[in-house]
Amino acid sequence: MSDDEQDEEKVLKLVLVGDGASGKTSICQRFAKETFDKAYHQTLGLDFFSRRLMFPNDVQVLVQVWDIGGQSIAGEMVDKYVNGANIVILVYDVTNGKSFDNVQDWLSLCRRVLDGQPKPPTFVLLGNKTDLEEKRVVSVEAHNTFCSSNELTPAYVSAKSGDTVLLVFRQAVADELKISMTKADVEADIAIVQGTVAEVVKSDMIPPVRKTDQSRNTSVCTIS
Ligand SMILES: Nc1nc2c(ncn2[C@@H]2O[C@H](COP(=O)(O)OP(=O)(O)O)[C@@H](O)[C@H]2O)c(=O)[nH]1
Ligand SMILES: [Mg+2]
Repeated sequence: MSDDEQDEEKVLKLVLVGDGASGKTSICQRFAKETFDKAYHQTLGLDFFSRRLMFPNDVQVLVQVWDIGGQSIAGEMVDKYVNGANIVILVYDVTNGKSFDNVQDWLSLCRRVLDGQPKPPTFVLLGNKTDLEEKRVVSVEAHNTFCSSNELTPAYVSAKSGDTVLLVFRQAVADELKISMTKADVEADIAIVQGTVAEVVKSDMIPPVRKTDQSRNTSVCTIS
């Protein structure tokens, strides 16, 4: 393998879909910036976040996260947004039964768009707002049954508390790339090299595939 090939880092496209107000933008912000914004701003257009994750054996993955914004399921841009995704996270709000019911439609749309892609994507069902346990209306049983009938990885987060957001993203990336990790590896919130947030205009839907910039690797920050 040439030096050039070794330096080329893996880039994955991850999309979040689900009803408005289920918490997609908040989850993205947690993942990319470790922040949470209480006010609800309906996302317009499409936001694009990226973060580099480190895995055992020096495997580096640049995760490009696409936040769908206010697109409805019938929106004309939705197919383009989902196209080419390696990981699909289906988000619903555990306190909102309708957002869970609508996951079925989001899943059908994603399967239709991604069917025929050379490598099938990894699908995760993500119940958000677990901090509001007392208001939960979607049972864990319903969540798990839906996952097993549709071959989805079950997961929960609270974007508000930040609880498990990074862990869920790391696990989805590891599953997609078939990286085997010990429990300690999964839980190691390591190597936050960079998190960037940028607006992508509609005509520029394909983000650039980046090569590793060696100068940036010197800024690896390990949190233990
Ligand atoms: N309590 C709680 N509120 C949340 C959580 N995630 C998002 N929210 C709130 O839910 C609303 C919608 O969130 P947003 O991320 O904009 O949803 P989106 O429309 O799916 O992108 C906002 O008021 C958020 O502050 C969470 O985990 N817990
Ligand atoms: Mg949003």
